[in-house]
Amino acid sequence: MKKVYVSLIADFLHAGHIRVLKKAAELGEVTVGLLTDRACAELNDIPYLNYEKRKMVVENLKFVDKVIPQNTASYRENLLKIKPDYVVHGDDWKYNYKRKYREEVIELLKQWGGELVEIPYSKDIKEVKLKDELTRLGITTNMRLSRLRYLLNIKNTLKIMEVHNALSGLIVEHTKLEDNDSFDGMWSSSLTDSTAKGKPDIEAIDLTARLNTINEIFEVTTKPLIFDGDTGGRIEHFPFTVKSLERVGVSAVIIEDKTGLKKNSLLGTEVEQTQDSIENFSNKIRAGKRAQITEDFMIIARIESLILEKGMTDALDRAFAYTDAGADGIMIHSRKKTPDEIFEFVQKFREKDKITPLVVVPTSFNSVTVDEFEKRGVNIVIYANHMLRAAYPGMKKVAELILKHKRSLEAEPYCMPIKEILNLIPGTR
Ligand code: SPV
Ligand code: MG
Repeated sequence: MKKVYVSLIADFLHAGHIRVLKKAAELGEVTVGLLTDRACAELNDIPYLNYEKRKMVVENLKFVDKVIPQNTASYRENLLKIKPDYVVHGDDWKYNYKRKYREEVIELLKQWGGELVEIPYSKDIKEVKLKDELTRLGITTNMRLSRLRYLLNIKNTLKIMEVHNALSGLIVEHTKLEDNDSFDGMWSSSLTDSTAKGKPDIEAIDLTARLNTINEIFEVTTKPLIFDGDTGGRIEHFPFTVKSLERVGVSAVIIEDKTGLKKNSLLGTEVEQTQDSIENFSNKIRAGKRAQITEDFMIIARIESLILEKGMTDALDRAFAYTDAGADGIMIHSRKKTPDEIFEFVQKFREKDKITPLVVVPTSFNSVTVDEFEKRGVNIVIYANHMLRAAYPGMKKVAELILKHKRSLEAEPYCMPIKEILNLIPGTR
């Protein structure tokens, strides 16, 4: 009996998969290498169903003899182990970002005289389209909420982009590179939500108003959201904030260890800002953890010691105290142009704690790439204000040009064409 290998994600099983498997079964005994959730993430194809659920379906298909995990996007490990006579795949990967894996398969098969069998891709079934359709249908509150923890489990480092209204949410939802790479989630920033409302970033926008913004964003997106909870307010109030956030499907709140009138961290010591005591802030974390109703919601503690020039030892002491108090993650903030103090913190924290997710907000130290943060053990990178900052210069320029020229002709090059805006949102026509 010849050995046949088929690699599958099988998130949505459709006739295309069956055609591949049927062909494979005609050739011999079929082993399916089912991509693990991590391997799917490597391909920027986050499955709706986890490995176990997908396995349950695939191993009960009549053309399948055996299912084994494929731990990486590359087939190498499994092919070397099995040395199949045939690998069967749809021919679509000749033309898309998966072609490098195809080339590797061809090279590997040469070693033992195996053969790649490609069958014409099912033109009637476009998996990408199916996923798009599903995105359009939206997502349930619970599924969105739990998505952040799920992503943290299957990816080393998440890229999170700021949103301040539904339109910026749509941009974050749909921005994709050729290799399918996209943002993992959204950040509701207190700075940009306040600024968009023309108010200072001093906790002047109440939770109801913040939740209104989020509701509008959630109506048109499916990605998980991390909420900037500022100081979290009074200990007695924080539990209610946690419950409200969970109710709408927010995945995590980040609260910073400041007290009194909060000012934006990037102002640093230029303004008066008071750091909370370790004891008090730990109690706030505990109160939040006790209040939460779902298992997946995360409370992340943000340390302001470097912002307020209190030193590395203070920052680290606080980090360990806050994780002891139950924090699900630590955000370390800095307003230095260079990343040295952030890297030092990450290294020293990771010497003692390999698991707790670490969050950074590289607004000032903006030369560092996500890959570099990943290598150093950072799990969440938040681009905290860039959608709003990108929108403002364009709007200001156009306002000035129209005023100056007493007509809009000169401003047109800086504006999105009307035709494009009418096509932007589905359902406009
Ligand atoms: C925000 O985006 O509101 C933040 C990050 O809290 S920072 O502005 O850098 O303080
Ligand atoms: Mg903020």
